[in-house]
Amino acid sequence: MTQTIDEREQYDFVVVSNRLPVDRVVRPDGSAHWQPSPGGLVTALEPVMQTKGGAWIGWSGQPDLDFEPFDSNGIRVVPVRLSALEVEHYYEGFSNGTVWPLYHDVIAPPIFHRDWWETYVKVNQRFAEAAASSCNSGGTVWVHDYQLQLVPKMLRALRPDLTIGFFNHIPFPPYGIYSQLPWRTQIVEGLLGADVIGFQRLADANNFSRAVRRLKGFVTKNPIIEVPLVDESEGVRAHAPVRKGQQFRTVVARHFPISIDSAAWEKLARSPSVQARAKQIREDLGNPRSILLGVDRLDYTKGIGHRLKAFGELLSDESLTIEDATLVQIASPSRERVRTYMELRDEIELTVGRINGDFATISHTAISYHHHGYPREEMVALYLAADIMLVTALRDGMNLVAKEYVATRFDDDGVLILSEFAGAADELKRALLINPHDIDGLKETILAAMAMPKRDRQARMRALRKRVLENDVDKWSTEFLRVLTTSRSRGRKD
Ligand code: GDG
Repeated sequence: MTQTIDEREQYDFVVVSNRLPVDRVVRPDGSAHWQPSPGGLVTALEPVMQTKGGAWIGWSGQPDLDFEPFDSNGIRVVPVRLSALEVEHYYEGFSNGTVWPLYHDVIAPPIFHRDWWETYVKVNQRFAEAAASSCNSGGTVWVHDYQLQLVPKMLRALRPDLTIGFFNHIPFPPYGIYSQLPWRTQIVEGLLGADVIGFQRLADANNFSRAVRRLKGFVTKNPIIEVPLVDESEGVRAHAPVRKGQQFRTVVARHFPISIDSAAWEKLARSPSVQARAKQIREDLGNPRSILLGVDRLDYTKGIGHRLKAFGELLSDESLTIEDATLVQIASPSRERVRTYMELRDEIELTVGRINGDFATISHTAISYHHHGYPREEMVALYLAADIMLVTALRDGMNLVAKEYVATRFDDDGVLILSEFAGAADELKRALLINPHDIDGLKETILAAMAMPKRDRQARMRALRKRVLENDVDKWSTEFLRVLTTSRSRGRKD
């Protein structure tokens, strides 16, 4: 029997993201269960969802399967079905083959396919419809990330009574790059369906406002964008002059730098078993003078190759020996069906093999490389064991690993080397900031970090910790939702 909207379960607060906050785990005997996938976003939103009565809409991660809504930790989980072809075109294709590289400074060439775009539109419409039928009258919907940029406009058309927020977890590129996108106007219009559009950095919000001016000719008075109401009802041509006395609705486009559950990370670091494990790691690595650490999804935006190049050259020009330093690189598997990621893996593993072949001995490895995910306890033990954390992203929305490293260092020790192209660099100014393309500069910074006196390391780490502990993920979501609520009252007055 088909349900009408009124008969369906409805919630005051609905989160929409590509993936659900739970993973479906299939046991060897074929039975399956749902397991919470703990991430900062879930931690930040769980209390809000529990008090407000919240639902989370997303894909289960497995194609061609239908699941009924269910409860998980006080959150109503509403799975959206995707077919295998939709996963290929909407997720692997348009999201990760077109938008991801385009928004990360075209580090890899974006691929433009009309079939992928058509599926992206269709799937975004499905998510918008799921949100429209799950949200109570006058409720709030918070849409997340680049896979769902059309949802705000689609949802507003279905449910003009809702307050709609959007947060972009990845960068928004400068107009010169963004304008390559054949569907650049549709995406901007899609996002402008929201009342508040959140970005990681001020520069991202500014890039977006500029794209709006160039493509739509709307007036922007940072952080406000004036969207003429006629545009939404009739569809205004690009560059149509804004008429005097025209009625408009206001959209806020500004930055809300995301963070982590800092106290929880610190608590884990203080646990005796994690500290014992950190000591064990150092011993197992042969007690090198310094442990260097990289933790990334295996992604071309993370600058893993640049990091390996710098480290390899330090060994080959004898600035370092393997007794001086070992590099531990966690490269967690990511997007393994996308060709660029397969090629990247080959390239990285060839480089690791070469460096280890040239420099490792029976008792000391140069690079301890791991292409698999680890439990969070092991990650924290690695953070505690690492004298130097290397974050060398070529472009990154924020980079939570940098913040996690800082949060776990309750001993006020350790040096963070941080790319200026990661959003985290806007806040973590007492890190050693680097340009990862400048290999000589990176090498010098690694040597400077190794030689840094303890007093200086501690002064820097204390300042970094203050930032990360004060600005945690709870503060981030509270601030976003505060601005979203204010935008609703302003909209009503108008
Ligand atoms: C996107 C944006 C933005 C990694 N390996 C393991 C593991 N991880 C965890 C880390 C961290 C997370 O994954 C990675 O977050 P990042 O922020 O570093 O990067 P993206 O995945 O690219 O995230 C990024 C973020 O969204 C949030 O807005 O900061 O810029 O690209 O939390 O700890 N966790 C475990 N085992 C692993 O092996 N348990």
